[in-house]
Amino acid sequence: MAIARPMSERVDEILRLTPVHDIHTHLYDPAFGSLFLSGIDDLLVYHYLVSEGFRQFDVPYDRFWAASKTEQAEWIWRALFIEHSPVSEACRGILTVLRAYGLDPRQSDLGRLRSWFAAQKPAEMLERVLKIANVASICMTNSPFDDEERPLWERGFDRDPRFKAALRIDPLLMDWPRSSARLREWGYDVSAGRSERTVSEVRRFLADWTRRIDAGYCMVSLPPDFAYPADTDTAWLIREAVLPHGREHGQGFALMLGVKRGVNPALKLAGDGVGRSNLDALQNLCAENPDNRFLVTVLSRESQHEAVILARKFRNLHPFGCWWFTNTPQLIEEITTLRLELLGTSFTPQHSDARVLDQLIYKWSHSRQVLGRCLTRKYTDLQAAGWLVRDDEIRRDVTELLGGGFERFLRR
Ligand code: FIX
Ligand code: ZN
Repeated sequence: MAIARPMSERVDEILRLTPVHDIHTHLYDPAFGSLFLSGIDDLLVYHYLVSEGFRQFDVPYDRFWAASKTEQAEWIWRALFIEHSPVSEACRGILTVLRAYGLDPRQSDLGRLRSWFAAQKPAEMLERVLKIANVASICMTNSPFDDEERPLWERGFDRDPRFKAALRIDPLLMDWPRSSARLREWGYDVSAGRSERTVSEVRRFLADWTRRIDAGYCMVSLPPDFAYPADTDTAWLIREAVLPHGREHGQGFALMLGVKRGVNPALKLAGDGVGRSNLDALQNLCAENPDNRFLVTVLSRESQHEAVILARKFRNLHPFGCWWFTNTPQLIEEITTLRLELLGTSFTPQHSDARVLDQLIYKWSHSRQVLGRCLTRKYTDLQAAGWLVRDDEIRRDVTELLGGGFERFLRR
């Protein structure tokens, strides 16, 4: 009699072999030149590690920011890998990446690691990373307000079809006085006040950029005190421009809730924090706009349960990812289990949020490991309840969870 394979082996193998569609990253198509980050120094100066580095070294903030990337990377390497054990999730990530390339960080100093990375060809590295991480497509975060990326979209470029676009509109919604001035510069007839003409011009702006970048969805990150409805520019622009635009273009609206920007501005990109969101705003958005599709990820651990319950109530809401401070193995396991138990497979457990190409390797290998544990437990429970779990069904579920369900939700 054939011995049944352990459930964990079956699940892990299917997870490893199923390509992922990474629905939110900060990576760019290589055509964006210097915005395309890769290699050991970019990995080390990742803002997750910058904030951890500052906990260990005494370098003054100004001195750190005035230093070259190489010097910053050296400080971080020394503080987090040499003088202390690299136990944090972001540190462990670097080890996973080096190991995947066959590099032993114990045998190599930073100089040798640098030489290895310098000898690689960027185009080959892209193929290699996508293969190791088994990533089929990457969704970028594309902001018309970003002065580095906007010119390339305006000029046009040969696009790698594996890089998808998402229209990011934080400045539009969070800083209307300044962004209305920018829209005017770009030829949109808007005024700082609230008028019908302004609304239709903002919609024209959204439509132009949706077409220009072929945006799969529109997205914003919002602070814990975001309220809807409310007498604020943010709520007014969402109600009058973003939601009608979404309905007209069949475009989903992704909300990333609970970020407190610039809690410590001296840390720059590493200085953002977290706060509990009032999810009544999300409830109101979903209830009042059944013809809009909302995607949501929440930053605080405390908000996770409430967000899942809202998704049970509103079929136009799709939870995604374990964002940033929740992208740690223990929290991914907790949040994913919670979602599986309350939503079945109708959510997207993870996005990478990668900023450096090589990070795809560790973000997806670590997330697949945790997802494997969660699914193994669930399928084992099903077998115990008398439901024989077939491999083709596991494959179907995993395909949904690794991006298929997200795509289906958006096209519904
Ligand atoms: O707003 C976002 O999309 C965040 O993910 C970023 O702002 C953040 O800096 C980040 O990289 C988190 O992983
Ligand atoms: Zn992000």
